[in-house]
Amino acid sequence: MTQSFYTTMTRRRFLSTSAAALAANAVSSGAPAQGAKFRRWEISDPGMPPRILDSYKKGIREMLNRPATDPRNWYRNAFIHIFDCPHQNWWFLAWHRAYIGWLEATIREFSGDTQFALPYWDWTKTPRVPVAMFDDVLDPNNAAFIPTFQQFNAQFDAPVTALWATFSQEQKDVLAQRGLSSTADFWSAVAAAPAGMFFEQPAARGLSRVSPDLDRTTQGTVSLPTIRSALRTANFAGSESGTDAAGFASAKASSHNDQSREGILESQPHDNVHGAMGGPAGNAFMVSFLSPVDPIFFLHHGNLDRLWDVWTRRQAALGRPTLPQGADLTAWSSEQFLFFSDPNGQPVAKTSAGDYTAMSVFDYDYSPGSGEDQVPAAGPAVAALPVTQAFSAQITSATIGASAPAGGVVQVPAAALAPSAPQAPPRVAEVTLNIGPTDQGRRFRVLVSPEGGAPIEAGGITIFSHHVHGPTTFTVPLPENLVVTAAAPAANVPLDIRVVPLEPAPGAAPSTRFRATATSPQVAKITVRTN
Ligand SMILES: [Cu+2]
Repeated sequence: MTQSFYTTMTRRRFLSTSAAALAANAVSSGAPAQGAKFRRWEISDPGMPPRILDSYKKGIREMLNRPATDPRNWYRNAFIHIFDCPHQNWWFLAWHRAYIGWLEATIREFSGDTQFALPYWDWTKTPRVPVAMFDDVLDPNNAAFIPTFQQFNAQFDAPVTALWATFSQEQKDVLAQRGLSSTADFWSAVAAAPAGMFFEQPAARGLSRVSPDLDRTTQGTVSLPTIRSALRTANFAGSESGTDAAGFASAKASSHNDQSREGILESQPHDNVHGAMGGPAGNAFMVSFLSPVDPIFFLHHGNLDRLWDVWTRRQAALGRPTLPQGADLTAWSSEQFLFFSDPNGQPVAKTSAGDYTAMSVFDYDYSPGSGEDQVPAAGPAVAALPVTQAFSAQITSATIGASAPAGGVVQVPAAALAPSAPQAPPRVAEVTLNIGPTDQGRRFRVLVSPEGGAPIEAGGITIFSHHVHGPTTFTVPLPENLVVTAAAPAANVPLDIRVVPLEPAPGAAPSTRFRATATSPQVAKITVRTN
């Protein structure tokens, strides 16, 4: 890299960090986006102009037809997710806002539809793959996609080597943190499934036109009670140490390549919809970091981005912060995203997380969807939040899939489980698993039994990553209908919490792709957090 290019980049970063501070102030005012230029419609909304899906298809086709040397090639765009996507930390939402925003701009350019905006998929309203997403190039099993790994490798081997030679030292540092120090590392990650991320046709997507439904556990993770719990989360990001709730956007980490604690939004709808797209066998691009090969990726993340907007407006109406505060905001805003490119195939100028705090960066808004009822009318700020209380489980069995179900019992005072006000944060179970690279794609259910009663499914866990290792915490909301009958408020209620493998059908063995093994994750810790 030449000195002048480096200087330009540095100055750009300085400018964009200052812009981040301005954008942060704009968001804090709580004003909803007024008169945005582009509207993202829910895909099953009769109000969506029919040309939207035609434009999306046209743009995808153009990107599929680009040479493998062009950053706007469809697969090259998917590589950005492997190189750089943050998961399990507080940059999860901002990075994905940027990622889908730049893709939307490229589709707008390539489709020639100057009014194009991505549709989104409100899975709470429609807990199955929208039927339109099986049409033409909206389905990655379509013939316009590369059918086999061998053909994929033949097309991309030389272009990936050429791309690697262009990376700056800063980009190489990010890649190294993610276990991608060389093209050899890249190709071992992007091998044919099950070892790698490339799912050959017809396994590019596991759910089909005849069997489009999300599995039962995932339906629970996108249900209105779960979404409501996510939206009631009172902080943007929790601490790394775990003394508070993980946060709406997931918890703090020192870089966007590190894993911390996942909040409800990431742990439940995000991870489990990715996993559910694999169907009973667990096969789909969507279960891996090559997930953006499936065009539904951008509709899934559109809905998560919409929920971020709903949460931001709710927080503002309640007089609560919408972003990290103080030094945390500076640290969060200045994180660098160095792999995006614009509709001309050039690196984008907006490389700071703080550039993406407000939807005005891409000038869009959303048609109303599920969860909108959680935004109260603006009023006087509510009383300061009580400090959350945390109760630790006695773990009685650690290995998931062993004959004794993994988990333990938490003693929670009955008073802490009494009905709470609508503005109170949700009661949650934070489940910490020790995971390793071979756990990628594994899926579990989390069951809660109060006072020795019948187990209630509280949520799911899908290990969605390729470079995970060590402890990762997943947040599961406690069921709203927990019935406890303790005599006195001070009496303890034993909550029995278990993590069990997810079966494709009741009583069936889990898929070989996500079956628990002797090396399967260990339950390291379970904490119940109440308000
Ligand atoms: Cu995702």
